[in-house]
Amino acid sequence: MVTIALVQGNITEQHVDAIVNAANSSLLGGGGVDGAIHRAGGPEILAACRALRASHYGKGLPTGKAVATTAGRLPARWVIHTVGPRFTHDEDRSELLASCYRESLRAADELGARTVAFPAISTGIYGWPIDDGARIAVETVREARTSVEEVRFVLFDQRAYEAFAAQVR
Ligand code: AR6
Repeated sequence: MVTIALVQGNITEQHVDAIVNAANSSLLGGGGVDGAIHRAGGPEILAACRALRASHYGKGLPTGKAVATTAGRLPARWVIHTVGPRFTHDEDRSELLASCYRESLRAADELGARTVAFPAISTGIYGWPIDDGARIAVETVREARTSVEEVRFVLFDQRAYEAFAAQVR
């Protein structure tokens, strides 16, 4: 079974095998966690993302999928990029958000990663309510069949930390 850990902090500083990036389908960077990872990890990550766009992902990475690159100069070995859904009241996209966690763990298994740090995918620029985002994240990781031993949710602010803490209690 996966051990779930919670920390309040910056995902770029985590000493784990892989950190997960809340990317967009272009894979070419953005704001939020994505911007922080590319800034701290350096140009090697963007070069790897460009190579993915030139090979397997010409049209971009679809929402709910995940793909790994080097982590450049970050303490982690790999970055697993996943694309969360934008929140909308018009449609229930929960399954796509759950898919981000499942597919990221599948990518981690392919790499042989045993410790993986996740941000609260979709809960920033993509507007997902934090309590529901935390529920989906924790439920999906708990139910996942994976060889990953530790999933560390890295929450940027106290509000997000409390939302996750309420789910793991
Ligand atoms: N470490 C941990 N968590 C963070 C950090 C950090 N350094 N920075 C922000 N967060 P977001 P999304 C939190 O917006 O909603 C980008 O432009 C943040 O408080 O990074 O999936 C991409 O390119 C929030 O709780 O990702 C996409 O276009 C959570 O991380 C779009 O944003 C996710 O916020 C993706 O939006």
